[in-house]
Amino acid sequence: MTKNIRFLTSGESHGKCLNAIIDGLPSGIKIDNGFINNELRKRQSGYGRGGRMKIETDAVEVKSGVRFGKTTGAPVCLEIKNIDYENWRIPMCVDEVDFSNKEILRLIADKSFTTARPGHADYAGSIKYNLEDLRDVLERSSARKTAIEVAVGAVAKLFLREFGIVGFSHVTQIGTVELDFVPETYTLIKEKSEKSVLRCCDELTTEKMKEEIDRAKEDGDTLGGKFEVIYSNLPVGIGSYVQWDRALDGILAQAIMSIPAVKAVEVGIGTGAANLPGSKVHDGIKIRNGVIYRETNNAGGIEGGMSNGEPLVLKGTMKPIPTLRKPLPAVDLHKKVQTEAHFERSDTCAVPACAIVAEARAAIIIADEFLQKYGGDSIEEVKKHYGR
Ligand code: EPS
Repeated sequence: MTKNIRFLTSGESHGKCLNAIIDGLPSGIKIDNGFINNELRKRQSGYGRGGRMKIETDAVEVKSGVRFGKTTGAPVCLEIKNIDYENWRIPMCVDEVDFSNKEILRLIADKSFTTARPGHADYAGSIKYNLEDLRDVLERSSARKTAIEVAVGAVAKLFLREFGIVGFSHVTQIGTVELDFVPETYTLIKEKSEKSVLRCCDELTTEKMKEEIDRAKEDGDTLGGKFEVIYSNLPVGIGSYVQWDRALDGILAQAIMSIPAVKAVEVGIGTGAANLPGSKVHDGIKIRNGVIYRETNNAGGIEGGMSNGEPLVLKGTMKPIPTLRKPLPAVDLHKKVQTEAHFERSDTCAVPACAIVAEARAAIIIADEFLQKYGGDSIEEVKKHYGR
């Protein structure tokens, strides 16, 4: 989907590592590992996470494309090691193994399963790729791969920072608990949500959300929720109306919709626009001292598929994670008998992590579209084209 900055990732949840190769970055971008690792830390945090996050301390290793702390224009290769791999060396071995060895067979069988979890990729994935052991589906469909995407997003953020474009995300709903008080400025929302274990900008709401997560955990259940991603200082005219696949809202929606468990993406007031008349939906255009401005931002910073200079506001809805301690009815696809879904260590709620992933994916799209408009092979050249 991206045009200038292309990237691919690889890696399994319990494999050796996660990798990304990013192509198309201009030279001269300062690569700050501390900044990238802080983004990774944010993705790992959140109340209601499972045991895995206690095992891992995600840290990026830049393998290529960077010299003396700056991109050279060559593809950038990133890697995050899975610490838990130590416990999965045999079940996740890439080499052939001796299946006649009883101990090896036991270790592999221990991690194999054939009962698909409703709501997960297990069922369709096993049929699509002709995989009998659903472990092969789980390992790549797992949201673990979003760790390396956040690292890619952090690199995009470092590029955007050179042009004053900055973003953040916050959680607005967990289960039935909705945020109904929002501070007046984005600076305050950011500051307060960064202090919350659930990235929620209101303390009381955070407490209620935590209680709801505790209840779900006790019940062997999981919870979804909603989050918001906001980017400021985008110039006017990123994206386009001339072709369907160039509309900024459409591209961003695809990038966020494809995060595991995301079921809806909205821009600005989103679905709220359906029951209001046009006079209350559209943001009047005003001028003061020759400067064009708006008093509202219902459009969420996008009109006609292009950025309009107002803050970009995206909303995402995440469904509850499908791995349930109290499992749903499911079918053993090997034995073809009714049984209960497979359970393995998972999170009760991962909405704050999802918000960070959405923030990263949005950064990649904005950086890509920014380069599409201004172009350049070095940061100096892009700055010259940008002209401010
Ligand atoms: C993880 C996301 C979740 C975690 C995973 C790490 O993956 P999934 O989408 O498969 O539920 O459960 O951790 C484990 C698989 C584990 O062994 O605990 C992440 O965001 O890093």
